[in-house]
This record gives sequence, structure tokens and C-alpha cells, in this order.
Amino acid sequence: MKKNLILYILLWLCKFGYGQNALYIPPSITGSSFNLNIQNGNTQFYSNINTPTFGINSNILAPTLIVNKWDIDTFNVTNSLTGFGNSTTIHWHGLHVPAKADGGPHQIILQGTTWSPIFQILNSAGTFWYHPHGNNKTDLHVSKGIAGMIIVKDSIESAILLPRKYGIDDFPLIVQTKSFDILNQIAISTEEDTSVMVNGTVNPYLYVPSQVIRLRLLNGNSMRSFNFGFSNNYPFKMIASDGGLLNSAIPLTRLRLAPGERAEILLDLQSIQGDTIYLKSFSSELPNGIYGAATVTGMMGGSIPDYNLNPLNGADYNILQLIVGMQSINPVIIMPTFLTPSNFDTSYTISRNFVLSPDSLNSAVEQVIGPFNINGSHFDMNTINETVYLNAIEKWRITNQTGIAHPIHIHDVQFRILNINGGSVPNYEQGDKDVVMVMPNQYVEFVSKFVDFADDSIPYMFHCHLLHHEDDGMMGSFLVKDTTATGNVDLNVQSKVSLFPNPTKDGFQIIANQTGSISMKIMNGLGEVVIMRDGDIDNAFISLENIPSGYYILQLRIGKSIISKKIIKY
Ligand SMILES: [Cu+2]
Repeated sequence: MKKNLILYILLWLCKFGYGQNALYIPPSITGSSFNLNIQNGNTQFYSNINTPTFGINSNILAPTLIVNKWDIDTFNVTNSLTGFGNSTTIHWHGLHVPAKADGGPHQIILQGTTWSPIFQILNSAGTFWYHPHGNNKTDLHVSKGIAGMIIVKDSIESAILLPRKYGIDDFPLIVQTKSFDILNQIAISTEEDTSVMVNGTVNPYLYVPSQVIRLRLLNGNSMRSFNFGFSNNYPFKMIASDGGLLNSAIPLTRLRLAPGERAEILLDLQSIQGDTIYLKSFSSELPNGIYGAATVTGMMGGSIPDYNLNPLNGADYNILQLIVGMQSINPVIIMPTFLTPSNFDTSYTISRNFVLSPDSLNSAVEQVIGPFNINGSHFDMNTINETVYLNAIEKWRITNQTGIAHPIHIHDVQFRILNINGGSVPNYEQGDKDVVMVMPNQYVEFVSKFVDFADDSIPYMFHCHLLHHEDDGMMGSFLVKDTTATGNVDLNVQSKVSLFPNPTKDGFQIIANQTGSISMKIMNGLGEVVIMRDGDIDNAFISLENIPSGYYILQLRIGKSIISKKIIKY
């Protein structure tokens, strides 16, 4: 293994001097029905060297899905992978969807079959992603290339003057490192991920216009964190975290992203036309314990074998060259300050504790390499670890008693970080999040509300997003249960309910033709409830006279089902 590593470092040094490559921008697709074919491919990361890869509708990676809040979309995901044992799943990371549509380990897509979840986009505008989440194969399938970005749009984001021309002033950047074995096959569970790539392009460059540009950063790595920044400490502003827009743009020169985390940043390039700057990782500044820092050394002195042979660990290295050219048509030239007001209810009534521990308490090395457990358990397909009640607001405390930092991801919801070790939260982590890094010997507390979707048997996942740890079982499951209804969007019921007239000037009638109780709420684009009624509302006229014109969402609870409809008031 050591001999191989020396070879790789030599190869890496050679590659470093290699020519640069134009950054690949994955194609974007939009609409209400998405056909996604998971297939085998071949990619030349380095000229004349073919490497077998996996991709969706392409040799590697996946199209960027551009979806609109409130739309009901169908995703036909076909597993066309060949080779033994390549059943997989596709998880919509960060999206708030029913458990049966979530794409966790329970929604296996066997080879040669198609999985077709249908769900409404309920998230606010932001950058999300989709990737495999199968039991024990997440690292392999993501590393082989299956990962794509999801861009959610909504009316609030659209009203802000921001760059949003995909591939012109608004760029998806899926940042990853990979290991290759001597046969140029992608390898996992090594410390030899010396190839840095963006959107599958090594040594990439990108021509960007000399105006305000938007970069959607996704750390799509298995293990490695990045400490993003630019050459000469060129300043940037962060506008969105995992779950979407922040309250206001935050000026930064560094931004740490762990695997699974996203951020949208703005750069004002007006003053440097003709120049070049580099997106870099300043990994020399990462503290001990974070995979990617100079050291990952536990309390008992254990460290990851071969870790210090990887030249990226603790180094400051280039990720993407930006060559600043001419302005595009109708450039954005002003950075916004105020973005969107925050409305997140943190009045929790239930607290849960989760402790991350190494299985072996007396091995110094296992403190940093695992296997790790959560509250003493490893993931089991047939076990439900936690049960949450629908509409509960809960505080979760994650305590890390291992020697390595773990980015903890929770499905179904976005959360707000209340405190880190009882102290303050950095401003760039104060927005909506679905991944949080928990440092060794620290705890993080966050709060979330578990709304809209309940299921009596299919759980959501919470887990470490270091894919090697996740595959080793550092994952648990939680059910969201409704004591009064299943909470599932029932499309059979949905199709039978109509609103008339819609669009409307002053009000509408609900035609449900259902027996039993119906309750109703109407929410505005901020998710605020503007009208609520229950009781005998089937065929009743609902007045909209007292609310302003615009788009609204009607949510009806009929018996055990919840359905949603869009209403337009003009
Ligand atoms: Cu972990």
C-alpha cells in the first residue's frame, strides 16, 4: 500500500504540471417530469487514460435539476448499471419529501428497474443535491460519479437582484477529490485521494464575466473538508447555506464546507477584468480532527494510517482557476445586502441526545478511524431508532466522543443551530442547515420542526456524511408518526379535489366530495399561514378578500390524507 502511495504521489506531481481543462458544466434540465438513467460510463480525468465511471444520463455526475417551489414533480429513476451488486438508491439531499420518496436505504432500485417517486417541492430557493444512499454502497457509488445538483427556485429569491443565468453568471461547482488505483480505477477507503476536481474536471479553468457572479459550492467528497477561499484573500459574500438564502449577505474570506454541505457565494469581479484568481482550499488553517487538516489525532494520540502521506492534507491548494473576461449582457453589478427575513420557530418541547462514539474505547487508532456508533447502535434496516411526532419541534444534541470531526446530516428537515458547545454559532452557520460539523469533544444543539409528512413504517435517516463512516453503520433511523393521520400526500385524493375558480379574484370553492372532516390552511410564499378553517368546508366558498394578490398554497387535511394545491389570486 505504501509503495502504491509513493507511485501516486509521483503521478500526482506529474499531473500537477499537466495542462488545464475547461470546467465541465453539467447540463440543466427542468419541467415537471425528470427521466434519470443511472448508467455506466467512461471518463478521461487525465488525457488518454480511460477510467470506468458511473453517471446519470452521462458518463459521470448528473444533470442539474432546476425545479420550482410548489410544483409537483415526477422523477423516473432507472438503474441501468451493469456489474454485480449494483442496486442503488437516489436520495434528494436537503429536500423535504415523504419518507417513501426520500431515497434512503429502504427505497432500493434494483438493476434494470425504475423507481418513480412523485412529490411536491416544498423547499425554499436554494442549492441541494442528489446522490446514492444505499446500504453500504454510498461511498462507492458516489465516488464512481453519481451525484448531481438540484436548484430550487421560488418567488422570494426571484425578486432579489442576483446572478441566475446558469453557466453564464451562476455556476454549479461540485468539488471532490478522488483516489485512483494503478489500473486507473476509482478506489475508495484509501487516504490517497490526491486528485482534486470540480464537476469531474481536474485542473479546471473557467472564463467568468467581470461582474457579480454566483458560485454554488457543493462539497461532494467522501471524507475531505475544504476551507474555501480565493487567492490573495479575494473577498466574497455568502448568500445561502444548505437550506437556502440567509437573512443577509455575509462578507467572508474563508468558508469551511464538510462533505454534504452547500453554500452559495457571490464574487464581484468588476475591478479585475483580465486577471486570474483561484478558488482554493486553505487546509493549513483547518484545526486538528477535521479530515483534510494537517493532523487528525485523537485524545489517545492515535492517527489515521498513511494520512500524512497525502500531500493535500494540511496544504493550501488550488481548486479552480477563474479567468475574468468581458461582461455578459445585462450583468449584475451590485451585491445585495438584505436577502430574506428569517422565520424559524425554535420553541422546542422535546429534547433528544445523540452520542457519537468509537466502538472500541481503548484503541487509540479506532478513535479516529472507527467503526463508530450513534448511541451505541449501528444502522440496521429493520430497526427504528427514534420516533418523532408529526408537527413536533425538537432540539437534538449531538455529542462527539471520538477523535475525528463528523458532519451529521438529518433527512426530511432543515434545522437551525442553537449553539456549539453551549457557545455562539458562526454567522455563516446561522441559516437553514441539514448538515452540521461536530468537532471532537464538542456538542452541537439544533432545533427542527417535523411537519407535513408522516409514515407508520418507513423511516428517515440521520447519519455521518463521511461516506466511509456511513457505510460502516454510523447511521440511525427515525419515524415521523402522526397519531391522527398518515400525513402522506395522497395523489388519488389529490386528483379528486378541485378549486373553482382558480386563478381567482376574490375567493374559491373547494370541491372535494368527501365525507368526514376536512381542515384547511392557506400559506403565502413565506410559508406563513394566512387563512385557517376546519369543519364543514366541502363546497363552501372561501373568501380571499383580505389577502394580497399572489401565489398561495392550500393544504387540505381530508381524513388520513394531506393534499396541497396552488392558488393564484390576481
Ligand atoms: Cu463520521
